[in-house]
Amino acid sequence: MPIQMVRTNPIEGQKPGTSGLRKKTAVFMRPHYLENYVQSTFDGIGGVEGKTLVVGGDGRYFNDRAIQVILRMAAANGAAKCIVGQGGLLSTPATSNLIRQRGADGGLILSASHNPGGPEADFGLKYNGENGGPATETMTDKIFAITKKLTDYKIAAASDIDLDVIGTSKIEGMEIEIADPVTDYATLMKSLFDFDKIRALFADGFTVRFDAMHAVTGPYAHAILEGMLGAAKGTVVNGVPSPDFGGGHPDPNPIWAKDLMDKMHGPVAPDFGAASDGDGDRIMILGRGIYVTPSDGLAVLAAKAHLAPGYKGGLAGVARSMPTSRAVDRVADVLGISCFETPTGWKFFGNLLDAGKVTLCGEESAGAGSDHVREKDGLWALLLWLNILAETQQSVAEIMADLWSTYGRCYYSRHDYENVDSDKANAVMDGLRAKLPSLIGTTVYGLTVEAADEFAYDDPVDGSRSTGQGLRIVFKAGARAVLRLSGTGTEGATIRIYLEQLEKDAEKLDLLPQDALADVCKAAMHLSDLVTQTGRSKPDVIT
Ligand code: G16
Repeated sequence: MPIQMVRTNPIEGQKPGTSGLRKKTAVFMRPHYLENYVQSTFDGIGGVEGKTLVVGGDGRYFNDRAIQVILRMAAANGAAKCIVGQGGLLSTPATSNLIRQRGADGGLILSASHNPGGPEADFGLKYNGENGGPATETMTDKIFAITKKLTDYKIAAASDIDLDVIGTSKIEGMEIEIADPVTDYATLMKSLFDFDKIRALFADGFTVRFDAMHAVTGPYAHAILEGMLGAAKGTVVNGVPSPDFGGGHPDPNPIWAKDLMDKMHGPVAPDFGAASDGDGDRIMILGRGIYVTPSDGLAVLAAKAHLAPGYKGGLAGVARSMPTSRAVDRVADVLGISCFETPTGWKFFGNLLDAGKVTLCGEESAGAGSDHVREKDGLWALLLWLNILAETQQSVAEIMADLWSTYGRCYYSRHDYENVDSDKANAVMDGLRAKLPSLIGTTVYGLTVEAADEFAYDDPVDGSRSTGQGLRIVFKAGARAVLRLSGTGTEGATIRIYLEQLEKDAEKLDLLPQDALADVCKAAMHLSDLVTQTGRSKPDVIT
């Protein structure tokens, strides 16, 4: 079977965003589009000759076709072996685990995460390195630079591999192993959590509703929750991955997982609810009648992780992305451990985890994880919650009340303005950026600006600097507004406004979040001039 060297031209716009390259599926399916990006990735990581790669995705439309192309290209580029999830499926955290467990050199994850799937929807591809984590910004910059001058790519003329059958085969000299996507991951979870205690919780009648949103976590949740832990059949809903996620939007937030929200706030709600996203790294957590913001969820996990066997020695430190609320900082302070503030993007946690500076990290975008892998991990977070609930015998509402009364409550919400014309979105950011220095000391809607800057991050491990990571306006008395443009959208620009207000008054810990945040929201809208610049009067999504 000959190896072909295919002539190509550089394709514009193959710049990886917050988490790899995300585009419309139709764009990825254009001639040479995927191939160019894969070759640029291979070249950017110094070639794949003799290397072992893990390959898998969230099962969205084009997942299987893209994997066949990647395998033929890996073989043509001299890779020694590819380990592929059966059916082309691997959740993002399971991929990270497989890279680490098997000592692979890296992996390719096919997913556009929480974005919808299908021929009219979105597709994505990202590279994770040998530590199992997303490529660093230095690496993605290098890959992007190569896309701009690529002249050819290598691909083997081989027939398709059967991705559904466990076993090994070959393309050219490269071995392909089709592996069960769940087994190794489930073993890892068992090593971290007290499965006996969680099983006892279920045996006592504890009820969970887990919405896999027709995405990749279905098989993992069936095996672990209903299989290993004895949760009742039917605990996992929408548990069969489908190429278009059942026509839905696999984004676990109160808007897209509304059905779960309604059930958890209904008259016969289960004790615990959760939903995960397309590739299984995000999770939404709910208790009976209560929604846990991801920022608060991170604070709970930081405060109580020691109750699970995998973390009984305590945490080395914690990290959160800059827009994530400062609730976890308050916990870290009491625990006497470091709390790092990084730019948005899981890739920024990798060095901290590798260096042992942090054990736990998380983000407002519904991701939390630990040093067990180098990705955020939805099911891991769910299991840690269950372990905590089993140990404390408290309800989610009681856990939250404890958190707020101990540390104060960081009311928090994110307002997204989606598919805004890019020029208009940039005008909002440019206008506010220019104003920042003059804001300090001024008062807007009763809030006095204490600090205002554009966030830049100096990585304490490798010394790299990342600039332009969001505009922060910090007000006195614990209020904060952050504005940044999303790096994961595929249409126009998404403006994200992150609002936070600390409340320590015991009488005010049960307000509606949007009420508690009303002034900081008005201040952010006023200072950003968003309505005038974009013509938008209300957000598309409120989390
Ligand atoms: C990715 C990143 C996260 C980030 C999220 C949102 O998650 O890994 O670190 O918080 O995107 O990013 P943005 O605000 O730029 O849209 P995922 O789950 O989409 O891979």
